[in-house]
Amino acid sequence: MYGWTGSFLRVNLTTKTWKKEAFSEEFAHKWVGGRGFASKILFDEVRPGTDPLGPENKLIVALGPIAGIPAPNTGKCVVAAKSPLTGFYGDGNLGTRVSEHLRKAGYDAMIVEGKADRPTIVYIEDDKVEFLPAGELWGQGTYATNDWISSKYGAGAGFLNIGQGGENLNRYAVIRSLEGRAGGRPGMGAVMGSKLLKAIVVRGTHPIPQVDPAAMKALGTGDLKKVHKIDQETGWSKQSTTGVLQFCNEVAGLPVRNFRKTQHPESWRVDGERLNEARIATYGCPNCTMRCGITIHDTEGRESELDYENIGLLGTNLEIFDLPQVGCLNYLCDEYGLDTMSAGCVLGFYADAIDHGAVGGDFKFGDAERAKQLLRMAAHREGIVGNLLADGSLRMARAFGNNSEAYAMQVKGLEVAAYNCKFIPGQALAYGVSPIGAHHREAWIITFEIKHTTRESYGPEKAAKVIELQRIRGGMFEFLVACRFPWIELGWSLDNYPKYFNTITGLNWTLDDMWRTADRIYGMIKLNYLREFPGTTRQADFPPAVWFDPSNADTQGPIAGKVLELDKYDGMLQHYYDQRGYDARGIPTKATLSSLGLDAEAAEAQKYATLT
Ligand code: PTT
Ligand code: SF4
Repeated sequence: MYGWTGSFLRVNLTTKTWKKEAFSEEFAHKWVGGRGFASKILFDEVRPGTDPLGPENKLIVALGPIAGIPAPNTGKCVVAAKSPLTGFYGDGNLGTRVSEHLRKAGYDAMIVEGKADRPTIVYIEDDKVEFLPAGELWGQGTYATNDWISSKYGAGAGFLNIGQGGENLNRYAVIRSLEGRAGGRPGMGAVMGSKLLKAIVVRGTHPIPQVDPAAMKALGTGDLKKVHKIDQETGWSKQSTTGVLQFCNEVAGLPVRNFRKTQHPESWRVDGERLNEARIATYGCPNCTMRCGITIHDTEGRESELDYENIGLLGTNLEIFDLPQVGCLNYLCDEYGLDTMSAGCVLGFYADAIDHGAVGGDFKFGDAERAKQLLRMAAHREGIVGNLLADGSLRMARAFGNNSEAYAMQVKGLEVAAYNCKFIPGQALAYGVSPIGAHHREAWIITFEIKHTTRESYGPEKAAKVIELQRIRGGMFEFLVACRFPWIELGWSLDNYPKYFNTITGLNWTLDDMWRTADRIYGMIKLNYLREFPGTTRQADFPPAVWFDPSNADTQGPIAGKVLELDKYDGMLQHYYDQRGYDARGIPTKATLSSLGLDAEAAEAQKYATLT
């Protein structure tokens, strides 16, 4: 078998044992890698009802056939587990040298089980695995931990680590790696913390098995140069992801004041142009020639990397329009290892709930100093407020009552991304049907909606576009494991990806094979969800109620007087279900599952819930 090492590394923290496990060619071809491996392993090995923060949950670090190979933007890695935030399958994708080192050590994925008896670092070097005491690193933030790892194992080692957020089981704690790299929004850092696992460090020295390494090297390195050239010509990385901020403001899609408003006259103060002017350095993932990580000095003179989501949710959403202040909030999230997006939504919701009298408190929109204190409290679970904030918006809303769930900006427990869908129906659908809860990773259809179709439409073309993008973004890029930005941002052709896959594996896949695999993995994640929530209804696929509330309509601007319409959204959702072969609850039918080769998984899921 070429393209895969053919082995998983299984590490048990309770018994301090590990083993190398072979997987079959059939398994590799069916699940391919990354999200495919992770969703199947969790379905097979983590029983429904398992406490996500208990030792029976498993953390999966999964790579795919093109991960770590020198080719456009392959320095990525999927981290997955049952989510402490949403209660079902959750994952994230972050830039890290683990992608190359774990594969060179001989593994396509790593499964971490059990719980250590003291804070631990797992060190992997080819066929050797060590369980080392984390000692005084426990309690330290991710910057100090990164420095310690780099000085002990060398800056070139692959590593993943957590900060105080993960240690204290904040439900939206992320895993961190290189400068500015963070991933696993649905609490993957808390799963590491629950296992007393401070860090994973990997060094691998073997070649990654490929059918024709010389051909791949020529193709991959040549393409890295071409991608770099396109980036230079287009100037994309001058503003990177933040180039979208002014567009969102113009089209009334910016999150402002817990998504109550969609535009703000001061938003230009934190836009991509201002960020580029304030830039002090640029960072990126391994194997990347269009590096997107722009850093600035925060209010304390520290270096902080800002992306659009971070500015949108910690800045405009909180009505903080000062870049160094936003940089400071972002730095704290990185230091504590908290997801900036959930953190921004949680703070926005808290300010809004106070504003609406749902709960007492002293936090107001625009108050950056108090926001910094609240982030510290959430990361350390300090006091009643810190504990509430650490549990995420949905649990907070349930604790506050007073109908506050209507404006807790989340779907299935995961907080929404920085695109305000008060009147962007297709993107609202993308959040609603994202398999892990609201995330823009799966589908981002705003330009299509606004520039190429009618914004008002709730028609089948929007459902079709969401599915097309899910297959590419939530599918192919998450199972081959590579960054999607060359394609989205620079127009790098999708046809390149089967080409890389085939050159590495010797197979002859087309894009259609990729889409079929993507659909299978979506089916797998849905079955994971159904087993945990057997009584689910289609209401679970609706975005926050506030977007349907006419009293929340903008009073001026491009969408004045407009909000989403409930009946029409429901109709668009039905188009999505029909096109996907899902039943009225949003669950794949038996026939759909069978056509995807998921009969055995369907039979297992039937023990817990009804399939139609
Ligand atoms: C991703 C999510 C994003 S998506 C952002 S900004 W973005 C936030 N970044 C955070 C951060 O920084 N610090 C922090 N403490 N928390 C953060 N949470 C948020 O995490 C990321 C890039 C970006 S920047 C995006 S869109 C693309 N995402 C990809 C993806 O999901 N899959 C893929 N195959 N390629 C992608 N390429 C791009 O990667 P999650 P990263 Mg992240 C400071 O993990 O859970 O998926 O959430 O990985 O290495 O930082 O790169 O405007
Ligand atoms: Fe990483 Fe950005 Fe490069 Fe993608 S474009 S690989 S996120 S640095």
